Formats: sequence, C-alpha cells, structure tokens
Amino acid sequence: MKITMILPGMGKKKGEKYLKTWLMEPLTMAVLNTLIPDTYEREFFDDRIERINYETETDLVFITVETYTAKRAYQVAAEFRKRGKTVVMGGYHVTLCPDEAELYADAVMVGNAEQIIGSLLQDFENGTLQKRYTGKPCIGYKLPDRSIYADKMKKYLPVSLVETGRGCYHNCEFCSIAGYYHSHYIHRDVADIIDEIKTCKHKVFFFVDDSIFSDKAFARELFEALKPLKIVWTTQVTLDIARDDDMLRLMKESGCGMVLIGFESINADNLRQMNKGWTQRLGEQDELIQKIHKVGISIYASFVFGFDSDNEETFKHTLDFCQKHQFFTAAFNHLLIFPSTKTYESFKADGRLISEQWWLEDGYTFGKVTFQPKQLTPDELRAYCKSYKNDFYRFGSILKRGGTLLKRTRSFWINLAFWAINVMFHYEVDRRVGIPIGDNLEDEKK
Ligand code: B12
Ligand code: SF4
Repeated sequence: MKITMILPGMGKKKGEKYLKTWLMEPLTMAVLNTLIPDTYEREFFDDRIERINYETETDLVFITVETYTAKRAYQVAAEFRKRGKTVVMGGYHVTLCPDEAELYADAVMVGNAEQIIGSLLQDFENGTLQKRYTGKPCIGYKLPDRSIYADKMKKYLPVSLVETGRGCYHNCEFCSIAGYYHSHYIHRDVADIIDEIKTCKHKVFFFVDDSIFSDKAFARELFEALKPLKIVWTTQVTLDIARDDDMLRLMKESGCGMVLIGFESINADNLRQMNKGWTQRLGEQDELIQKIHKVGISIYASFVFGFDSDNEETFKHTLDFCQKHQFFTAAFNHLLIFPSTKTYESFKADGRLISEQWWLEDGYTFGKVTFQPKQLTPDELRAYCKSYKNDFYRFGSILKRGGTLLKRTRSFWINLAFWAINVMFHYEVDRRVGIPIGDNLEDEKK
C-alpha cells in the first residue's frame, strides 16, 4: 500500500517563484509521516516548489489544507479523484469547515491525527472508509520523520521547525487556534523535544507553538533543558510574559533570540472587540517591551488592522510605535476573517462580509479585504497596510534598526537573521499583494 502526501501551495504570480519567506520545512508532513505504520510506502509532493505527478501509482492521497490553500487543495484533489484515487484531507481548514471539505474528498479528518489515523487506515484497507473521522486535541509522537522531505531540504529556509505543544488557553475571537483547540493546551515530553532537537540539521529553531507559556512549569523545564544545547530559538508569545523577570532571563539563557508578539492593535477598544484586552494594562506596554529588549531578546511585532476603531491615524500611530521601539521586524496585516471564528460569525451576523467563502472565490488574491471596515473602505485598508509596511521596510529604516540591534545584542545569528529577513521583506512587501489563491491547472500543464 502506498500513500502520496501533498502540501498545496497558495499560488504564485505568473513567471514568479513562490515567496521565499513562506518556504519553511513542512513539519505537518513529517509528523503525519511518523504516524503512518511502517508497512506503507510513501511519497511527498511539495506544491510550493515542484510539480505534482498526478499519474503516480498510489492507493491513498493525503492532503493538508489551510484556509489559504483550500482552493488549491480542492483542485489537486479533483485531479487525483478523476484518476480514481482515494483522497483524504485534514488540517486547519478541514477542522474549521468539515462540511465544505467533505464535498471535495473521500474522507476528512477533523482535529489531531494521532489517536485516529490508525482506524482510518484500517478502514481503508477493509474497504469501509468513513466520510469523517474526528480526533480530540492531543499530541502524541516522539520524533517527526523528516526523511519524507530530506531531498528537498536545500529549498527550505535554514530554520528547524519543532512543536513543543498545541493549542492555547485564550479565546481571541479572530483566531483559528481558538476555533480549532477551543481553549485546550497540551504539550510533549521535554525529553522527546530535546532528542528531536539533537537530530535537526539547523541550529536556529522556530518553536511553532501558539502559546508555549500556557504551562509555565513545562516552559521552565524545557528552557532549562535547552541551555546545554547552545541553540538559537524563536517562538510566539504574548507581551504579558515580560511581567515574569525570571522567565525572561531563563528564555535568554536557553537561546531565545527573538519572540513574535501578536500585539494586534495599539488601540484598547480594538483589543476589547477581539477579546484580547487582557494583553494590555494601561501604561505598562512600553515598560514590558523595554524589559524584553533589555535582556537581549528581539521582537517581531505583529499588527492587524480593520477593527472598528481603526482609521488612518491608527496606522500612523502604529508606525510611530514601531519606530519608537525599533522592532526587529513588524507585520502590518489587514484582519483576515477566518471561518468558524467568533469574528466570522459576528461580521456575518452584521452583514459586513463582502464574501462569505472568500477562500474559494474566483479571482481572490492575497491582500484583498473581504469585509466592510467601519471607518475605512476595503481599498483604503488594503492600501494603508501596504504603504505603512513599505515605510517600515525602507532601507533607511532597516539601517537605523540594524544599528540599534547591534547595541542590544552582539549575537552573530540574530544580527545575520535581521539583515536576511529585513532585506527579504523589503523586496517581498509588494510581491505578496495580488498573489492568486489557487493555481490555474491549465497553466501548470504547459
Ligand atoms: C509554521 C507555520 C507557518 C510557516 C510555514 C507554513 C507551512 N505550511 O509549512 C510560515 C511562516 C511560512 C507560515 C505562513 C503562513 N501561515 Co502559518 N502557521 C505555521 C504554524 C505556526 C505551524 C504549522 C505546523 O507545522 N504545525 C504542526 C503540525 C503537526 O500541526 P497541524 O498542521 O495542525 O497537523 C495536525 C492536524 O491538523 C492533522 N492534519 C494536518 N493535515 C492533515 C492531513 C491529513 C490527510 C490528515 C489525515 C491529518 C492532518 O494532523 C496533524 C497531527 O495531529 C501554524 C500554527 C500551528 N501551531 O499549527 C500557522 C498557521 C497554519 N498559519 C496560518 C496562516 C494564516 C498563515 C499565513 C496565511 C500568514 C500570512 N498572513 O501570511 C501564511 C500562509 C503561507 C502558506 N500557507 O503558504 C494559520 C492558518 C489558519 C487557517 N484557518 O488556515 C495558522 C493556523 C496560524 C494561526 N494562528 O491562525 N505559517
Ligand atoms: S491569538 Fe494567540 S493568545 Fe489569542 S487565542 Fe490565538 S493563539 Fe491564543
């Protein structure tokens, strides 16, 4: 028996390559690969960097689906099903929209695969494959099997992706993690994580967790165990972590070079609207940022625009805020209304969704605003995101921030990463906008 695994790409502009900053190793595939019993043969196509061989001899096709790749995933599934192959889909979008995904697959998996992949494969072998399998939030593997993409490693960014836990206790209304894990959090054993890190090719790590500090005792144990490994790592955190001086010190000592902080907005009303007000206590934001910088950890600040209190002034103030703190990098994205989130339901109820299934819409491109903001037009929102991002990534701004960074840390890796990432973003800001979601298969055949 053979399984063909597919990571669908989002599409690319004609004649251009897939965005470099999105080319990370596909950890999902390595995790699925380790969960599949040894008796199965397997192969993998990474749609971002190679053509899929639809004529391949295979028994089962596994496709992982995110909202941005759903349209492409459904196109790929149709090609395989036309050739009589059985297609199974799983991942974020399938978990958030199982009824929709079922229309395009022979079976779908909702939630985590660990506890149910065995029964799915058994049913397939017995000829009794069900339409839907539902897994509970869990995490249950020792070592992801990266051999599935060992031949493509050179094409990916030189960063190792490792998962230490899944989910998050918070419930921010716009967030797909909240929609998927419903305030659950689970983590792996520290010993397994350390063993995995020792097998990884690169010494710079991205812990893909959404909330590594959901269990502080676990985080402490992990960071203590990381110290002797002398790696450099980054992850996503919320600003409130800086209230814990001890934790900050431990993070730094264990190799943390940068954290991605979802500030989302500098406006308190917006934060309340998205149920993330808990991140901001009046007056302490600047102090917490300074504490993080002072221990030598850099910040990738992420902002989302389009909430009800946003207007052009918010963009100006956010850019000033970014320049004041000289962030390592910053993201200026418009609000993405992901399905099965509370934000989706409330915008839909208010009649503010321009398209209810934007991810399947013909002609939908990256950067297109799919809802009606309160104080801006959709076009203004899109244009401001692009122009303020451009301002932040101007060479003058990069140079100034690079100088500040050198005063904050002498780490070779962090300074190197700063230049590599900022220069990449400088050139990619304009390239991102207008990327089509889903490829034209006719084009692909030429
Ligand atoms: C690493 C990462 C990236 C990397 C690389 C992405 C990649 N595809 O490899 C980068 C930084 C480039 C990136 C970019 C983007 N990302 Co991203 N990313 C992640 C992150 C942090 C980790 C993914 C991962 O490896 N998880 C670990 C694996 C093991 O978990 P898993 O995929 O859920 O798989 C389990 C199950 O879902 C299931 N399963 C999954 N697939 C399948 C398939 C089958 C057949 C079966 C049976 C089971 C199954 O089994 C697995 C084991 O239980 C996730 C958040 C997260 N914690 O998962 C966001 C996440 C996937 N990204 C997200 C988004 C929005 C984006 C961007 C659009 C952001 C932007 N505005 O630019 C881009 C899109 C780029 C693209 N798709 O090409 C969203 C997707 C939401 C959604 N509704 O789809 C997430 C969930 C983040 C979030 N907080 O909302 N991302
Ligand atoms: S935005 Fe961050 S803190 Fe909020 S639910 Fe999502 S992962 Fe958790």
